[in-house]
Amino acid sequence: MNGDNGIQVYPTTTWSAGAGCHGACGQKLYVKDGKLIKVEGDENASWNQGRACPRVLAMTQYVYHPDRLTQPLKRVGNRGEGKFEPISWDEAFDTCEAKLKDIREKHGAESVVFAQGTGRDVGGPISFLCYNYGSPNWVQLGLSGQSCYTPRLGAMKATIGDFCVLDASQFSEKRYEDPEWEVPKVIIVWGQNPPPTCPDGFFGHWIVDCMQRGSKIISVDPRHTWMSSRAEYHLQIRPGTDGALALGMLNVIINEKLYDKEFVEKWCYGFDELAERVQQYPVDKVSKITWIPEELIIEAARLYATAKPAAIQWGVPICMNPEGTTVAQAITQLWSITGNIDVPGGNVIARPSHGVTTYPYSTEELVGLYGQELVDKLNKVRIGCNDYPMVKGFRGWAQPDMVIDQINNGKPYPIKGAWIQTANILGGQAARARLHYEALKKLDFVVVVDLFHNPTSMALADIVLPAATFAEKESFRSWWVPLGVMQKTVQVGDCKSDWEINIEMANRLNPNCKYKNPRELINDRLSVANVTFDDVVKNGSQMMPPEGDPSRPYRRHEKGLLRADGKPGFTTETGKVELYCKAYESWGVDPLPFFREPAQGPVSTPELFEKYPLIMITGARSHLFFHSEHRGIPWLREKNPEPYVEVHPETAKEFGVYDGEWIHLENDMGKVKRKVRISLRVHPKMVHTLHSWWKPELKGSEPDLFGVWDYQINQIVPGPQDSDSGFGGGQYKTTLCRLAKIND
Ligand SMILES: Nc1nc2c(c(=O)[nH]1)N[C@H]1C(S)=C(S)[C@@H](COP(=O)(O)OP(=O)(O)OC[C@H]3O[C@@H](n4cnc5c(=O)[nH]c(N)nc54)[C@H](O)[C@@H]3O)O[C@H]1N2
Ligand SMILES: Nc1nc2c(c(=O)[nH]1)N[C@H]1C(S)=C(S)[C@@H](COP(=O)(O)OP(=O)(O)OC[C@H]3O[C@@H](n4cnc5c(=O)[nH]c(N)nc54)[C@H](O)[C@@H]3O)O[C@H]1N2
Ligand SMILES: [Mo]
Repeated sequence: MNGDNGIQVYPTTTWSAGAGCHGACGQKLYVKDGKLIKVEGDENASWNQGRACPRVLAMTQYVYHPDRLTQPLKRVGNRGEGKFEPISWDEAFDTCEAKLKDIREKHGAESVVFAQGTGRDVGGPISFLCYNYGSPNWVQLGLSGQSCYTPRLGAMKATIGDFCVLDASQFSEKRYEDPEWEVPKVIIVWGQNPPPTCPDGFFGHWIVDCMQRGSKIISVDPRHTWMSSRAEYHLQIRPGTDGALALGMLNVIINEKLYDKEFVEKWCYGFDELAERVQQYPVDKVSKITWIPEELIIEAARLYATAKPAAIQWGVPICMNPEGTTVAQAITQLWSITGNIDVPGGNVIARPSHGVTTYPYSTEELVGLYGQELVDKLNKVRIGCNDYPMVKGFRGWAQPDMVIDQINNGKPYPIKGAWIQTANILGGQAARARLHYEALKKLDFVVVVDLFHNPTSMALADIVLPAATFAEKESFRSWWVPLGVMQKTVQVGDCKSDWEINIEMANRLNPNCKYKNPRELINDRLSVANVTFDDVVKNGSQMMPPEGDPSRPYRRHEKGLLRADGKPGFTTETGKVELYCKAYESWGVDPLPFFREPAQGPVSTPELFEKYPLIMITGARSHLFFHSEHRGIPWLREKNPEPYVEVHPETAKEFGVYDGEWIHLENDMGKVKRKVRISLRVHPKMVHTLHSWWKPELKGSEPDLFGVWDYQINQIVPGPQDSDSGFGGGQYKTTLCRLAKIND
């Protein structure tokens, strides 16, 4: 689009660097003389309807930040000394090629791990490089229990055969005006804070749009939030006990016969077994476990079960429960037995828009991209597959806690290298941050691909490659709807996109690599939708599946639109929603939901609770930051200059701390600095603190590493607890701690 004064306006999709974010916002980029001058929400994008978040509005400060990495770098001093020299892309690629080939020849491709962070635009490029190199070890390194979304995805896939999401009319271009859509009468917002987080293929403000159209809210959150303050019921839960709550609500709904009998009879498998199991979770017992008053559990269960349609929108704390897969299973059963699945305004089945795969969310997609033979071969050596059949049977990640142990002990085979892309392992992703630091320092070769230096690149990198923001690259996205593309609008320094970097590397490491450049790959992947990259750009950079398209929701199980064989039903073994999960059974995981106490807490470790009497919740998100990102962006940092801890006034009194005081949060693992914010948001027995803090303005070289050892909370967050599935249970929301004075 050409505007006045030589300004060009490009509508694009914002996934990844800049905003951070899982989202598919349509934004308009204003470019003048080759420079980005402003960003505004695109009113034509049905996803966000013109809205923009603070991180997008600060995009010009991000893109042209003086700290941006703009050239490839090689380390010249010792690891951690902070001495790097600029090199050409040729030299950078040559070095990476030589080192990675050397490791592959001497130790096998499995000796290099390919580590990413959360679901930004990296899963596609990094898994592509990993498999072209021949390594099975694609991993979210440090994310204990793989406890972000994967446990929920695994549970949905195993029990329903598909992924579900709250229906806020996002599948229709007409949105709230679409006559087929219905407003959910009740929404349970469960361990999520959607307005600032917009996670997992969901735009947070949709819930507010639903509330404006009449949706009532039930909030399940240990803290008081914007959502809970506007809720009919706020269930102020003890962290890590969501499984018990879900089972207690199922108990009420089943025993009071509030479930949808017709749906259960026709479409659910194993109802009797579930009904028997929930008898172990009567409301009085559940109330004691969760700290939620009995009558609130009963009333909330009744409200949800008798409203139709009703929906549940859940967040990452579900995954961070012990055995996240069983907690997620119990919650899916709430929407299943009430007949709120696959109906307008309920939890509907979501598949990648237009059938386009950007990044494998399931084993089927993985096999579709790389073939059964390669996947089988890699599963034999993938870390975690032999111990956890669910890790083997779902999706294709290595198990993160086992990866770091293997880096430490070299068994059953040594790990020699790491390709770290879009992950700040030491700055925020890894629980047990120190352990990761010590272990990763021992590797022979480490590449970090990022936009800025951070504690991870400073401490570990041999080669640093400068990546592009969403404004500087061509890419694509199909995480549910819409099908979106990112178009390149500006160039900064010598930065390249993750796809460019990884396809170049893949060609060097695999002579049979299928694509020579990102355009080839993107157009090939888009071909299932009969469109090209240019077609989507011409359409405003986003496309919705047309009306009548089989990828659009509502009652697809009845119409035979879900299963490959075209028969009605769900894509499970029994063709039904499996309340008694056959896949879990085959993986040696309890086929019915159960509750397990968090590894630390008043019940599991009373002695420790006496010493450290506060349950620490970390990392409720802020709209200003994306994990460890944006601490150097002036407009954003100015709004939240220091990492704080929310402390209830009674607790502050007990520990003798005052508002604004710098203190230590401590436990047996160590101590971390925080500024006290006295707040009624938290329960007296809990504190909440921001995660992923470091300060880019401090010295980067060792031992400072941008202040990471002063501020990074994950130094005192423990690692995994026993898990049957291998998924879930990172203790990011359930660590015990106490407040301690800093004695200057
Ligand atoms: N205490 C605590 N810790 C947590 C959590 C918590 O709740 N509490 N949450 C956990 C969860 S759920 C997750 S998913 C992890 C997330 O952990 P990470 O995804 O590792 O998050 P970041 O720390 O932001 O690190 C991402 C890095 O990638 C860079 N980057 C951003 N976009 C791009 C891009 O497009 N290309 C490239 N090459 N680089 C890019 C950023 O500059 C940054 O350095 O953190 C976990 N850590
Ligand atoms: N702006 C911004 N957006 C983000 C991110 C970011 O860093 N910044 N990170 C992205 C990532 S990777 C993720 S995983 C998502 C996470 O985003 P969400 O899924 O929304 O999760 P959180 O913000 O961690 O927590 C949501 C709420 O859960 C509550 N909570 C804490 N512990 C428990 C518990 O045990 N049970 C229950 N029921 N509630 C609990 C917290 O108090 C908080 O209000 O956000 C994504 N979006
Ligand atoms: Mo996450």
